[in-house]
Amino acid sequence: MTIVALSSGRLPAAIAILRLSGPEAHAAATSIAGALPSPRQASLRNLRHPHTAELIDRGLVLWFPGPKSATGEDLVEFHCHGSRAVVEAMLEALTACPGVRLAEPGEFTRQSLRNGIMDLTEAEGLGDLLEAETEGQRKAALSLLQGGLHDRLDALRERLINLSAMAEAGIDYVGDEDETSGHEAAIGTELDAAREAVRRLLELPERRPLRDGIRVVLAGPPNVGKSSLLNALLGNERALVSAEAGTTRDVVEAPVQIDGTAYILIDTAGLRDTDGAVEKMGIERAGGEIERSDILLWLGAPEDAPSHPCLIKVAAKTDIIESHGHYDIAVSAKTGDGIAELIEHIRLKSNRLLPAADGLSLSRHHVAALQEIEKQLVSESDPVIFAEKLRAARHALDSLLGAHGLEDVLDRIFARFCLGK
Ligand SMILES: Nc1nc2c(ncn2[C@@H]2O[C@H](COP(=O)(O)OP(=O)(O)OP(=O)(O)O)[C@@H](O)[C@H]2O)c(=O)[nH]1
Ligand SMILES: [Mg+2]
Repeated sequence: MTIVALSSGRLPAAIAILRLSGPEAHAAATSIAGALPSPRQASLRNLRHPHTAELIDRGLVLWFPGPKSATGEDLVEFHCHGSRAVVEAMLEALTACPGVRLAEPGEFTRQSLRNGIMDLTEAEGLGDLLEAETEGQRKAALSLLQGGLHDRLDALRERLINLSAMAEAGIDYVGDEDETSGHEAAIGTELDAAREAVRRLLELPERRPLRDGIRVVLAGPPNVGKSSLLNALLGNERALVSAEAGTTRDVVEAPVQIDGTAYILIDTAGLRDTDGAVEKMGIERAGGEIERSDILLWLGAPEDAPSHPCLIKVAAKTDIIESHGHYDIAVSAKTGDGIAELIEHIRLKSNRLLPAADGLSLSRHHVAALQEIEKQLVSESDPVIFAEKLRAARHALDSLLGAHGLEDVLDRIFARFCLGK
């Protein structure tokens, strides 16, 4: 199928780039622009409707014959004037050509996956790169796109193929004692090495969807100054503050960016026993938020703090309350004392949560596939069953590396792609 879409940003703009990709790309482009320029060279053309020959625009045309194109298919780019009218007329003209239709989100990338130009891991990196809002996200996405993880997964695949070959060979040895024991020892060594490789991959940090930030939850008893602290951290009056205990009922979320990293600050209802039905619901939600939090700012007594892997115990209202006990930091939302230090604290804690900017990380389905592989990589005395397990492990790995990724995984990734990518 030949597909077309606007690949550049929101209109109107100075220029708009339309991409046309697939077997009919050359024919369709020729019927609009006349003879195409030499491959990979921009050339100015009159762009005309294929049926009426009416002039739509004058623009640059670039011709990338497959398979040496971004999608692996024949691909033509039109750089036109970036008005809605021009783009609509161009899309109308192109889809009037036989075998050409509008692309779905991510469909160009899907083509390049299918043609082996890019693998699933790199496609995910691309998705992240397109969504990146902060510097840290951009770097992490680029390293994924550049295939650092791909190389390690590829090395694992080599191992699995090797191991499979050994196991298949073992099936023929059955019955021959001497041959079998030497062979089994060799397989055992290879299997250990493969398991070790999987284990090391699973040690990589898990990558959070970039749209989300690190969840920083403010929690504690009522009236301790949680909402005031949220406002102080944000620098605006996002949450309601009052001297009344039980002011915050619902969860209040506020996204912020600190030093190139995205955070979501989350204010919660004060935790206490209450008869109020609404307040109770708020407190339940607060519990859920504490559980889901990446970093917990606890504003209650230090000894009451819930156990949490990333806890910061905050003494609040230091302008009126003298803090004693084992707090990590003392702040006053009123005077601003300690706020900068608290931000620094949050930043340090989150460094440990985030992959290094140029480091590798795993998406959720990387983790799932690697865990599946780990499950299959166990020694098994029956060579036929062993070979079968290895096949299953390879299959799980191929879903990350090959063009034959599971369709639902593809759908999930491409659902967030924009048109024209
Ligand atoms: N002096 C002083 N007062 C503060 C400070 N922070 C909060 N307060 C006051 O303490 C009261 C409660 O503040 P909130 O921020 O609403 O407290 P909360 O923990 O969100 O309370 P709930 O939502 O009811 O659980 C308000 O009257 C605030 O003005 C502070 O740093 N210094
Ligand atoms: Mg509050």
